[in-house]
Parts: sequence; C-alpha cells; structure tokens
Amino acid sequence: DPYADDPMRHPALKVNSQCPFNAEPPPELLTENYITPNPIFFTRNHLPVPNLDPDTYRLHIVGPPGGQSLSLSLGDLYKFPKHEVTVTLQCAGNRRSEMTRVKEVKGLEWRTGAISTARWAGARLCDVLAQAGHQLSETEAHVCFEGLDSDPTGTAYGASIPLARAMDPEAEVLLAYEMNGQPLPRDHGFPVRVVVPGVVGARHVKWLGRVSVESEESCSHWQRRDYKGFSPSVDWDTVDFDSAPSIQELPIQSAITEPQDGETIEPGEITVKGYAWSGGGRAVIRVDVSLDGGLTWHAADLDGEEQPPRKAWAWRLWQLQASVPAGQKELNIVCKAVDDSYNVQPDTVAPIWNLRGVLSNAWHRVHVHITP
Ligand code: MTE
Ligand code: MO
Repeated sequence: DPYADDPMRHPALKVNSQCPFNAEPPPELLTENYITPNPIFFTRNHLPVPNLDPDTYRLHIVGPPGGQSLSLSLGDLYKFPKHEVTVTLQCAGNRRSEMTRVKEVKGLEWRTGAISTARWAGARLCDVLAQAGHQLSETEAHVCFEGLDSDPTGTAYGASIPLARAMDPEAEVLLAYEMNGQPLPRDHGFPVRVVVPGVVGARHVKWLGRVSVESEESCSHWQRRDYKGFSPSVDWDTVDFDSAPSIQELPIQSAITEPQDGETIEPGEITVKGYAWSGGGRAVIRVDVSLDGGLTWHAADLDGEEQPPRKAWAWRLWQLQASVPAGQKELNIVCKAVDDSYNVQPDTVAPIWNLRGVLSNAWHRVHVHITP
C-alpha cells in the first residue's frame, strides 16, 4: 500500500478521499480564525505523501546555458533572505459540489472548504533563480516545478507559472519552508513547497524537487490536461485541452460559513459569517449579503488584515449582524463579493458550469428554517 506511510490527520477534517488524502475543514472551523491552524488547513493530494529526510533533501535548480545549476540543501535555502507573507490558497475545485447539482462533473466533491490561509516563510524564488544566473528572457517564459511525490510509473506531480511572475520581487513567489511559524507539515509539502500568491492552488507545488526555466509550460498532466476552464457546452467528447489557457490567477470568490444550509435557527438576532477572496492580489472591497434571496442587500463588516494594493494575497473574513423579522419562517441567505477591479461573482451556477467543475464562484446561497 503506497499510502501506508501517509501522516496522521486531524479528526475534524471532512474527508473527500482517503487515498490520496483530500479533506477540508468544516465551515464553522474554517472562519473561526483569520490564519487557518495547520492541522485543519485543507489538504489536496494527488499521490501518496513522500517521507523526505531533511538532512539529505536537495532542491535542484537547473541553471541557464552558461549559468550554474544549484543543488540546495535546506541549510543553503535558509541563507537566502527570509521572506514572510500571508497568503490564501484555494483549490480550483473549491465549491465543485454546487456544480454537480447542475450537472455531473469529474472531480472531488469539495464544498466551501477547499481554501485556507497561512503565514508562509521561505526564500524568494526570484533570489534563488538569480543566484543560478537566470534573467528575464523572451524565449524561456515559464518556470516549471516538479514534486517528489510520484505515481507507480514514476511520474511526479508538476506545474508551472510564467517566468515574469517568478522573477518579479513584488509577486512574492516563495520557496516556503515554514507555515505559521512551524516547519511545513508533511501534508503541506515538507520540507519545501512553492507558494505563488494570488494563483490557483495547483501551482503551489509541494515536496519540491526540481525547478527549471523552459520555453513551454510544464508538460505535466495537471498543467496541460486539467485545471482549465471551458464553456458549459463542452463535454468529454469535444473537449480540446490545448485550446484553453491553464488557470493561474483565480476569480473573485466568497461563501457563507455560518449558518449552514438546512440549519434551523432561533428568531431574533442572527450573525452571518463567511470569507471572501480574489486572485492576482486584487483586494476584496465589499461583501453584499441578502437575507431574502437577493431582493435587498446589506454590506457586511470586513475583518482581517488589509494588505497593500495589488498585493492583497489573503482573504477577508466578514460578518453581518441582522435581526429576523417576527413571523418569518425561513431565510434565503446569499453572499457576493466585489474586488478592487469591480469584478463580481455570477448569480447562478449553470452559465459557468464546466466539465471539470472548476472556478465555481457563483453567489453562495444558504437556506435556513426559523423556529416558530
Ligand atoms: N504538489 C504536489 N507535489 N502534489 C500535489 O498533489 N496538489 C496541488 C498543490 N500542490 C499537489 C501539489 C493542488 S491541486 C492544490 S489545491 C494544493 O497543492 C493544495 O495544497 P495543500 O494540500 O497544502 O492545501
Ligand atoms: Mo487543487
């Protein structure tokens, strides 16, 4: 059993698949803290978790022609300036289960919890690439990452990002070795993972083994044949994966975490809670909440850190206090967020349905009953 050596996990996690391990925190725990505690940070593994020895671990950085390839120990990586940043990581499949309700999709049934936030620390990728002699180049446009997790045929997880993002110090791409002040937990990439602020989870390669600069995107299945968006009318007979760009920055997203769908609540004062986040460093500027299915709206209070413009890498938690009118039997609670480019979420799921169930960011709707 290749999974026999997987680590222990927190019992509160909602497991979507045991082998490989995929799990999300329950909604009420997800927004209890701005920084997600490591044991309940959502986990998305495609393969068994490698068990790497930090003493013999080496990160291979392929140098440019005429440059210098590097084989970095953890100690070598610690010598680069240590950079810290608070970043929200979201899987492209977050909220996929709502797409499934429109029409069947291929993928894990994530609810609203395939998203979490941590304080990451490590070396900046731009500093490490510079040491190997890499510069911005017109022919070599992508930085490819390879994990040390692999399937029985020896194929490793891989992904890539544009070189311009990797070389931009303001983009703060990290080779992270700490998560919330601790060494990375095994499930989250021990000893080193990539953190690409504002970009889809799939590019944050865990258990990082190799970094190279190439003229093309990573040839990995997960770069070329997955994590792409398509029109609702494209099906598995007609899909042409080469016709769509790989997902990088993610669209504006928000969800309600309290109360939960189907819950029965007391009349009087209620508190509605949730999260909101946008990709590419775009800040959330507003969250609108409706208690009547979208007829009237209230602006929620935004909690959490306000990050610099263009570098709003982390989510905002939000809440709304409201009173439920007497005699009301039910509430149709809806939330939608707006980012600083005035991007908004679509109101329904059907027009953004796609065969892989990615980019599911329609208004989030929760129906609750009120005790008479
Ligand atoms: N890196 C490796 N090596 N193997 C993986 O399976 N999964 C990716 C990414 N990096 C993956 C990986 C995907 S799809 C996501 S959403 C994030 O890791 C999840 O990171 P987390 O498990 O720390 O939440
Ligand atoms: Mo993912």
